[in-house]
Amino acid sequence: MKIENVAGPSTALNAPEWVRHTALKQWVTQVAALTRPERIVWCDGSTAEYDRLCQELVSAGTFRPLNPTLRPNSFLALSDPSDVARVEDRTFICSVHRHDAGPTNNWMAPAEMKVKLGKLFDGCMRGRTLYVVPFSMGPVGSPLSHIGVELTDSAYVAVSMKIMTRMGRAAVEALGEDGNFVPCLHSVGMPLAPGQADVPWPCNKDDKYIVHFPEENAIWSFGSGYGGNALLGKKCFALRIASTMGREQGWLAEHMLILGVQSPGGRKHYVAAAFPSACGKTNFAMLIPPPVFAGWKVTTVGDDIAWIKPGADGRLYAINPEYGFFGVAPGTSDQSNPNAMATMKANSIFTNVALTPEGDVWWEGMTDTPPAKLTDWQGQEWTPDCGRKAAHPNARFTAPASQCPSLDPEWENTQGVPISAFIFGGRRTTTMPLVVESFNWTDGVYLAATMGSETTAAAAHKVGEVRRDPFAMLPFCGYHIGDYFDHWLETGLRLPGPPRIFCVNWFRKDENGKFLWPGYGDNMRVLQWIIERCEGTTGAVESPLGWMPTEGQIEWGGLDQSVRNSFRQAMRLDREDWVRELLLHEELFIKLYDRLPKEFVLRRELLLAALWRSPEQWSLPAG
Ligand code: SAT
Ligand code: MN
Repeated sequence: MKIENVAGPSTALNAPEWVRHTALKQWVTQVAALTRPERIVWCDGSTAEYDRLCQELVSAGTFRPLNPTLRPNSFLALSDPSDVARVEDRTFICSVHRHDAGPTNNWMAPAEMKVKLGKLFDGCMRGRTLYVVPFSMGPVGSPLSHIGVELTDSAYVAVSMKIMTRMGRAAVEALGEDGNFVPCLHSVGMPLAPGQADVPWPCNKDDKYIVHFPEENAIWSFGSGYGGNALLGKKCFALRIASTMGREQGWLAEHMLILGVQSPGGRKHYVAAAFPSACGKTNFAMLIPPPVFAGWKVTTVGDDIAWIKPGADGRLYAINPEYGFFGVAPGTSDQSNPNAMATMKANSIFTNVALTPEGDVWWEGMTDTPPAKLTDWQGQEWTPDCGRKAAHPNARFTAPASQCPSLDPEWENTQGVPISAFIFGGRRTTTMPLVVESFNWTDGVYLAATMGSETTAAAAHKVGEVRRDPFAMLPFCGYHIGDYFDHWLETGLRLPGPPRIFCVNWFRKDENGKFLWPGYGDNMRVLQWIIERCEGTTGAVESPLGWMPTEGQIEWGGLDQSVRNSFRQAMRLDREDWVRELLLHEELFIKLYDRLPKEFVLRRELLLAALWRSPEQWSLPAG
């Protein structure tokens, strides 16, 4: 990454002897000359360094230490109320040609953006420390891994990166003298004048920019300290930049959890599943099967991102490039996700949750009865009748994956795990059935590409509106989404036997707004059918949309008849809803017209024809 026209004395580089990479040192020197930090600190990733930075964050008022007995070595951070989620309207893909970013991304010419950002970054770290945070996405040394270096003026980011990535000296050593790395530049955008007191959560209220330069594999982020805006290894690198790298190099970077399923016979399958942010990916990745599934075991490889590459044997292999979980706290409980609760028992960072008088954390849905008194996410006194939420709906926990009880033994396998099936799911109150298997790869890519979902609190926009979210990648695809569909078609059609593709919808409701499916652990009933389809040991019926399980092909043990009845309702296809749905597909297709795979146009016609030849309300046959 080139930074031109920098002037002025630069801060001492302070590079430790284990840094032998000349270009890295040059880049840090250039950034320091531009941003003028008070000092430069190279992160080695050690526990001593983590503890020291956490203490500094406590002194700065960013962190409150939690009760060491109830929540050992854990901290609470409360963000500025204006900095609570990803900012999609401030996120840019600055490819050289506008058309390469496509109609679903914000775009600006790289040169123009660099002038803009150059002004914002000029002196933006005054009075602050520049942390050099080297990290590996994926196990260090894996052929599927890639290295990044984040330069940030936020110690909160540095310690979060220690949990979320393999951070520190090992990543720099793997780079050697001239290895490739993705430069990730981040500033909270709030320089301090001499003597100016800092605030607990510095950020820039006026200017926020989350910018990607795909031709240079570079990331510049300004003005926010929160989540995906600031932990640049996650959405910026592991999805937006990695998706462009994957397209060039023949692999896939996906917004997917990875889980393992072991059946009583001992056979093991891995599936990768894409859901939009805050649609229960972490819960699904850590699912605990109901008692009737004695002998079945679900294990966790990852909860958010998968890097997937064809192996020599013609199968697809996936790694989780992350090292921790940055999960949505509200709704997480010992009932909904005991594995997540156990994972964050210690050594965790909580952001924008509420604080109990005992010094532990609380959020909506953690217990049935809320505590009588809390300090809410804005630091105000909170009581159950005060009419406000105690935790922000996008409040998060940051916890080490290694603490997860359901962690898969192969989760650090440098070769990845073989994928048997892909699952795609949105949050849909109507229209989409509980589960359907695509007729073939092309059809599955169509279903994933036309996915819709109701928006959640993970990004700053109106919650609850249905928007098209192809592959759950709408905010995360680093290039033209039409080219992305083509890359998926190509990838699967080149394989001798690509994974099967399924769509699920855990969120369909009845006329009274009641969920038709119990969800959580009971999703195992759907997962079992999916696995048995992969093994060829169960059947399916043909619907206009794809293959579906009959009632008899689902395990019902432990549930009463009413759930079976609502299952039938959750599997129904209503022509009226589907006509509306297909018009929305068309709307998406017109936007992508010149780069839309031709198969999609034909597939849509076939689907429409099948819906017209079926009853107005298509239902599963009895049995
Ligand atoms: O982008 S974040 O990492 O803040 C969360 C998400 O959207 O999944
Ligand atoms: Mn996500």
